[in-house]
Amino acid sequence: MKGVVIKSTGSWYTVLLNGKTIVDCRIKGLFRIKEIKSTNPIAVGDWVDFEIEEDGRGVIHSIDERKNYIIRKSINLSKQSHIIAANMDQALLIVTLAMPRTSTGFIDRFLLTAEAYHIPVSIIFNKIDLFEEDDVMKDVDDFISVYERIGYKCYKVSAIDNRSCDLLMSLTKDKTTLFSGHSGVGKSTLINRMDANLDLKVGAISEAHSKGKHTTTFAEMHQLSYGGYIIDTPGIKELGLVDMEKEEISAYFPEMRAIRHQCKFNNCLHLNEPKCAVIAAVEKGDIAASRYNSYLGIMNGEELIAPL
Ligand SMILES: Nc1nc2c(ncn2[C@@H]2O[C@H](COP(=O)(O)OP(=O)(O)OP(=O)(O)O)[C@@H](O)[C@H]2O)c(=O)[nH]1
Ligand SMILES: [Mg+2]
Ligand SMILES: [Zn+2]
Repeated sequence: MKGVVIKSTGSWYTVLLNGKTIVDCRIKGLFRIKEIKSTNPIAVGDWVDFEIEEDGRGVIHSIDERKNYIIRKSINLSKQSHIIAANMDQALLIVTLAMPRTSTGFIDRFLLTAEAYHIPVSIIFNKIDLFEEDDVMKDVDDFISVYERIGYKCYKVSAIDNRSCDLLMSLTKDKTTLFSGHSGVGKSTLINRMDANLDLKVGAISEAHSKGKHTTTFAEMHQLSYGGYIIDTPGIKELGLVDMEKEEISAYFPEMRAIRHQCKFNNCLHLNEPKCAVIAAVEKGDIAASRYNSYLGIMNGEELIAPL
C-alpha cells in the first residue's frame, strides 16, 4: 500500500491512505537516503510503501524519490540536519515585522534555501491589523518593494480579516503548501481561519515570543476541506544553511543571478573584485543593500539565530 506521511513523532509515522484512512506506521530496517545525513529518515510529505500487520499498525518498507525537500541544519555542535518537509508545490513564508520581528537576514536565508531546492515561495506579512496606524506599516511596504522587485509575490494579511482568509484559500487550493516562519508569527492561527474544520493549537501572543515557546512542536500535514494540503511547522528559530559552494550562492539570489555573468571574472565572488557587476548594482541602488548584506553574511559563514 502507498500513502503519504502526515506526521512524524520520533519513531512513529502517521500515514494517510487514499486521502481517508490513518495508519500508524514504523520503519523496517535502516533507511539510507543518498547524500542526506539527517536526524529523520522520513519526513512529512514523503510517499511511502507500507504493509499493515495483524495489530492494524503499519510497517514502512520504502520511500519514493522526493520531488524536493527543505532541510534545517541545526547550528549546534552536532551539525545534524532535519528534513522539515518533502514534496511541496510551494512555501508561504509567514513574516511579521513586530511581535515578533522577522529580520531580512532570516528572510533571505529562507529564500536562498528554497531557491536551492526549487521551491517557489511567496511572502505573507501577517498581523497588519496591529500596525495599521504606525511606522511598522512603512517598514512592511519597504520590505515588500525589495522582494517584489526581485520576483517574489508579497501579500499583507491579518488573521482577523475575511479578505485575507479568502486570499490565502485561493493561494493554497489544490496545492501542497508549507507554512514556515518564526514562532508566534501566526502560522497555526491563519490555517485555522482558512479551514474551519481544522483546530490547530495556537499560542498566546505574549508566551509565543517572549519565552521562545513553540506552540506547534512537530510538522504536520493537514488535508484542506476545499482541496489541497497544508503543512504547519514549528517556528524556525535557527536556520543554518546546508552546505553550498561559495561560488553558487549568488546564483540563488535572483537579482544577482540575472547579472553575475557580466562580472569581469567568471569566478567572481562579488566581494571586492574589480569590475564586479553585482557590486556596481549595489552602489547604484539596483540591488538592495539589505540583500547584499545578507549575501556577505552568508559568504562569511555567519549563522543566524532569531531574536526570541
Ligand atoms: N493581532 C493579531 N494577532 C495574531 C494574528 N495572527 C496570529 N495572531 C496571534 O499571534 C499568536 C501566535 O499565533 P500562532 O498561530 O500560535 O503562531 P505560530 O506561528 O503557529 O507559532 P508556533 O506554533 O510557535 O511556531 C496568537 O496569540 C495569535 O492569536 C493577526 O493577524 N493579528
Ligand atoms: Mg503553530
Ligand atoms: Zn561579481
